[in-house]
Amino acid sequence: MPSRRDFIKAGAAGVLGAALVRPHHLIASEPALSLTASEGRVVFGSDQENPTRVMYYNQSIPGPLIRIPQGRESVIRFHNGLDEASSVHWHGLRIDNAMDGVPDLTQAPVRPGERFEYRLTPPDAGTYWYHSHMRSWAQLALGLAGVLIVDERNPPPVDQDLVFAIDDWRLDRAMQLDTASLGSMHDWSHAGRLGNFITVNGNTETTYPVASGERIRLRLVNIANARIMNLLFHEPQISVVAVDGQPVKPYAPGSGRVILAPGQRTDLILDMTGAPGDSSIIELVIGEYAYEIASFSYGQEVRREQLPDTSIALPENPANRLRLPDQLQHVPLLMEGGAMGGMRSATFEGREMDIRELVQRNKVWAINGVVGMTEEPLFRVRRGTAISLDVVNDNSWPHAMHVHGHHFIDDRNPGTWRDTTLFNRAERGAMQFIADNPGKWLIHCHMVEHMAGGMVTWFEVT
Ligand SMILES: [Cu+2]
Repeated sequence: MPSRRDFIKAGAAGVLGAALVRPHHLIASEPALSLTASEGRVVFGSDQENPTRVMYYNQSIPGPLIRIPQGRESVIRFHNGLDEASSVHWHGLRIDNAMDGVPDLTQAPVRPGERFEYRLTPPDAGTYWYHSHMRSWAQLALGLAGVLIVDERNPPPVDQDLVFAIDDWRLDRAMQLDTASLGSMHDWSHAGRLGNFITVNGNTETTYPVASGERIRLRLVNIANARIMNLLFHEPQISVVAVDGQPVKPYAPGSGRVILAPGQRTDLILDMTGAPGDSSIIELVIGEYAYEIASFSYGQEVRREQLPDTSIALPENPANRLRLPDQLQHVPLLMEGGAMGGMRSATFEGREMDIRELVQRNKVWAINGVVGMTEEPLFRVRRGTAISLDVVNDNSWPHAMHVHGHHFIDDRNPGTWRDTTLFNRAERGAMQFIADNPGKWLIHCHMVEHMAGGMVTWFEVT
């Protein structure tokens, strides 16, 4: 666990590049967008002498905010300006399999200098994100991630629509990314790569101006490699209205706490009840410490004296209208391995190996006794089959399990359609969904070091 001192404090960040451009929002006012991955440098603090070397999209940390319409095709042209192959995965979108961005499963890796045209027709509105799915344990840690919003046709009226893309970086004292520890066996076999520097939209301790009486939609996105974000809000009027893009019946989070596993999103509606001149902070809780990561600052204006009486519920998505039948095809999903896990052997590349041999290959996690990707899928079903992935997390670590191309019901919280769900140590639960999207889809842990270490499999819908 990092100590308070390990969290480096810095001022507001800017992006060095085209004359110190700030992380910016790119709005999809036209149907085609372009996304270029490249290496470059950013400054996380105004007094930072040595800008931090990163990988980024469109020279921005995080990547540009992409907004596309629900139910219509948007074209996003990806250009790989890196010295290594890459790809873009659109996390949570129930789109065409060929557009899912998984190298060697749904597309060839995009080589340096090459382009790939992603055509996205998202059926569901909501808050999503995009990131590299190529060596994501490295490319995500270096910065290749951004937020994607699919706009509702009729969103509930709000005064501000804010995004918090929350990231976790591992920086050294010179404010450079610790690249020597990328691929560290310790990280891979424990909780994944945890950082020491938290940013919200690429900045630290940013103040967001608000007005008394305002209604704000706040979209929280955990874009970290492995850190579970345990957030604490001090505003009293706060409601969860969507998780992982899908609307839920609005509810107040207990004690102002919102927990986001890597890859997860939560949409909040906040009614700002403070007085002019007030401020309130948003904290990240780690163990017994709480760190301020952003704040709201009330201006002198009063937007309205009384809270708006309009509904805060989001319009239903097609995903919400899916109904699970009584009969489900059960698929066991036993998660084993990691440090203090007791796994003695597993099958890797078709051969049974003992744990020592697996560790030499950086492969320390298994699903149903098998490490990593296989020729044959975990299951192959006809389109429309209802599946229950019966998860047993039989190891010492939490895991954020993500299913590509589908939303599922987690039977521990059956009112909610998710694409990523957290299983704590020794927990069990079922991820239940209708396999209705043809193609080859991943199931993996979104602590991306665990995925790289073997906690990944796939299924096929025919
Ligand atoms: Cu995991």
